[in-house]
Amino acid sequence: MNQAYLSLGSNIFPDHNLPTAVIMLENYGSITIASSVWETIALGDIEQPNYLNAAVILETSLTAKSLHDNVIKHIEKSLGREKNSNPFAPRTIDIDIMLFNDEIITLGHRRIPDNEILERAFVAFCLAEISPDYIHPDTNQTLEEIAQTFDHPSKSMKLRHDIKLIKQGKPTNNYV
Ligand code: PH2
Ligand code: MG
Ligand code: MG
Repeated sequence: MNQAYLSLGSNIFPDHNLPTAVIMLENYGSITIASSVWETIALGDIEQPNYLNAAVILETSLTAKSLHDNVIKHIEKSLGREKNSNPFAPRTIDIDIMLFNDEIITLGHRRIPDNEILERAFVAFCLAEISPDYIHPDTNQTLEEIAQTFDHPSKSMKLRHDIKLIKQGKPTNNYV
């Protein structure tokens, strides 16, 4: 079994799309843990709605490539994700593989571990919540140590206690 550490983000109907994406992921393995849901200020392009961001671990027999090429693309498409040449355009759902076991992998033009772990506070905080002792294969720091390199608590993110991704061990969506 592989452990895929996924970051999720949405700023179009995020209260619906974020939990729905987690429910759909469970068709391809088991969501063993989910972070809190954080409301974050949009990076890159201002004048955009806030995002909801989170991270989960999907335990799966799929390879990283198959997870990316088949599952993630399929879920993003089903939730209405539109192709856009602007990498900062608002989106219904974005699912990115941040870590895969303790492997270093190149997938298209992205790399695992994803650089966003070291660059984005919400990515580091969400991952540190679900696996604080995981040792980053490049830096040898734990995820907790990486999260502590960012402002704590960051001014650009706040907890959304009203949205839960897992209830009684199962992905949940208050809107379904
Ligand atoms: N994703 C982006 C661009 N900007 N900002 C926030 N707050 N959260 C995101 O997930 C995000 C973003 C493109 O990957
Ligand atoms: Mg992304
Ligand atoms: Mg993406």
